[in-house]
Amino acid sequence: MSDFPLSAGGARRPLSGPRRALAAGALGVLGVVTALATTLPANAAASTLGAAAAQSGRYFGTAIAAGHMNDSTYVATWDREFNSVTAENEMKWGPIEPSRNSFNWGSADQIVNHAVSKGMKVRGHTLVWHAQLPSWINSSMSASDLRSAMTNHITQVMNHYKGKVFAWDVVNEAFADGGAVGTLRDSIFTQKLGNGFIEEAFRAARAADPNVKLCYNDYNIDNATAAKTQGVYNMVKDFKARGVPIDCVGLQSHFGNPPSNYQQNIAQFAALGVDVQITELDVGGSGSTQADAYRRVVQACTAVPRCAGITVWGITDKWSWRSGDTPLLFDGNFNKKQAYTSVLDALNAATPSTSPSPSASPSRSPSASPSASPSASPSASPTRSPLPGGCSATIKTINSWGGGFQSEVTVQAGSSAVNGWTVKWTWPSGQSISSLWNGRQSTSGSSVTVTNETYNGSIAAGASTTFGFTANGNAATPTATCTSP
Ligand code: 9MR
Repeated sequence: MSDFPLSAGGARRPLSGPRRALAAGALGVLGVVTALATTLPANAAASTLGAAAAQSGRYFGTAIAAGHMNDSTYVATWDREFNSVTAENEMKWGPIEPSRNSFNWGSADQIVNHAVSKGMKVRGHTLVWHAQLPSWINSSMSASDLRSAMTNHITQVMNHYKGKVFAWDVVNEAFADGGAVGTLRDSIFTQKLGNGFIEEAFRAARAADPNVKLCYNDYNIDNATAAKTQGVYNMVKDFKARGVPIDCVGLQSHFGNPPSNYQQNIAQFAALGVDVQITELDVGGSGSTQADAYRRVVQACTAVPRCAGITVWGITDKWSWRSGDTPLLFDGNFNKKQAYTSVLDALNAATPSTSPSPSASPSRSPSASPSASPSASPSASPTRSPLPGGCSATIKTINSWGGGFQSEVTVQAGSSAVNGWTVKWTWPSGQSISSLWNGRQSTSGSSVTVTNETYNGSIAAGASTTFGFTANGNAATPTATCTSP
């Protein structure tokens, strides 16, 4: 697993969190407040946010808290105005997997089932984040234990919502505020797994579901030239160059004003071959100033074909995480604010979006520069000829539960380096693999064959690599054979 380039240099931004970003954003732009002069297209203007967004092939979503779903006005406003939803807290690691491999789906399912029954889209938020972790994830875990916990979490949660969630925030807020371009936030993930944890999470997510959009999501990456934005940009570029699966970037967009280069920022990410989603929009302020800031956000998104949709971080100011800033589109009594009208008008004036499905999107950007590959690239030397050499494989059970289990397979090179490997085994009693990562699987009856991915085929003499899978049935550790060409 290799890290993305962490180049030095770049402006330092002493930011420490979303709230700091708000202050910076509010100070940063004076803005010429222009009158709303949207040109409506020939077709009739839609009268709700979701319907207006849908005219250009986009969605307009909101964060929903299950705890408020007993409020009928809240649910009625959600149903009427929005065609996408993000669970505000219910899908986070702590709430959804409070004890290891024991999942509490109830609150998240409540939101998802309601959304599905209304034909709404669902954004999954979030699989790997340093905050709101369960207490069983702690510093006493070994790296391999944390890795298998992370992979299992990603796999189980994604499997549960397969076909219902269209995009996942696979990794949330991994970059540091301030520091050199590319600096990651210090977290249990960087401490135990290194910077490669982001790549590992995305690969596990793709293995779990090939048909869902995989997003990297963060705050303070709204300004095109900020160091934090550049770090994320470099990571996405590197992932595309090396074929690490990534389909979208989420700009949280908690601010008081969009930066003046916000549209340029959306466009620069889109040019890397990913969708951009505005994922947690809220804009502090009131009246025409707030309305104008909202309008500029919607116009920036709708000007870029691959800006696929917008989610606001709640419906009503009274239940916003920053309610003091009155940052949402409905006031505390669910009345539409001026900002609501400017958003609706801007959506109605939008030009169409283009957002290819994950499988249709190329895994490599044609313009990607191979020099973006990090020094730890697995194929060490292009001039090296394949060496003969044996390998061995050992299957270990990592986790098991009623009717299923998770295994890790270690592939070890013998006295010579290995360039490509194939591992085979036979299930003893009807087991079947449900998802496999870091390898390519082909199965015929009870016989399983797994070959290396492009990135883990080369193993130095005496070194090893691992792949993993989850399977149905009783945990088993059959003897596996390993061959290399
Ligand atoms: O809005 C969420 C709030 O209810 C939680 O208390 C908080 C916990 O960290 O998370 C809030 O949502 C955050 C989101 O998940 C990630 N980006 C920042 C959001 C606002 O803090």
